[in-house]
Amino acid sequence: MALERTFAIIKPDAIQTKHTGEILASIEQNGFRIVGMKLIRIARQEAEKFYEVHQQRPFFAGLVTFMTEGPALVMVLEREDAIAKWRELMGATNPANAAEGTIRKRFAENIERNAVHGSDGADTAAVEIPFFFSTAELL
Ligand code: IDP
Ligand code: MG
Repeated sequence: MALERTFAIIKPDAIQTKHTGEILASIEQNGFRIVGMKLIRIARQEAEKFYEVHQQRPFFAGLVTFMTEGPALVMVLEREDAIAKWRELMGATNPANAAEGTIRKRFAENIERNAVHGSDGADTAAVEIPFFFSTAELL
């Protein structure tokens, strides 16, 4: 299988609880190459656009507030089958349902403050990567 790229975020909760280093170690230990990475404060308008598929959901406003409350680490990760493999390493959206050893099982506080983001398919990755990174920022 060919190399694939996915978009990932270490969300503000995991940065605040100082789990950035452990999450990055897990990413590298699981065979991903980090091809882009920057620490940013996501703007309200950006978060609203990024999560626009969830606009009608009851948790939308809270999600936008959470994602903009502090620094977030946005990344592009590369490996074979990167999209599915990163979703697998992240674990289920609700940490109560996440498998043992997954990042969300280890570090997520609850279904909203769940430590990490990952693209859910090739079409999504193709939109999310250029949303935060220019071609020149992917090395
Ligand atoms: P995903 O991040 O596992 O792909 P999505 O369903 O795409 O999950 O939801 C996007 C984000 O919205 C989640 O990661 C989480 O932060 C938040 N979220 C999802 N469902 C709920 C909920 O029921 N209550 C509060 N926040 C939620
Ligand atoms: Mg999603």
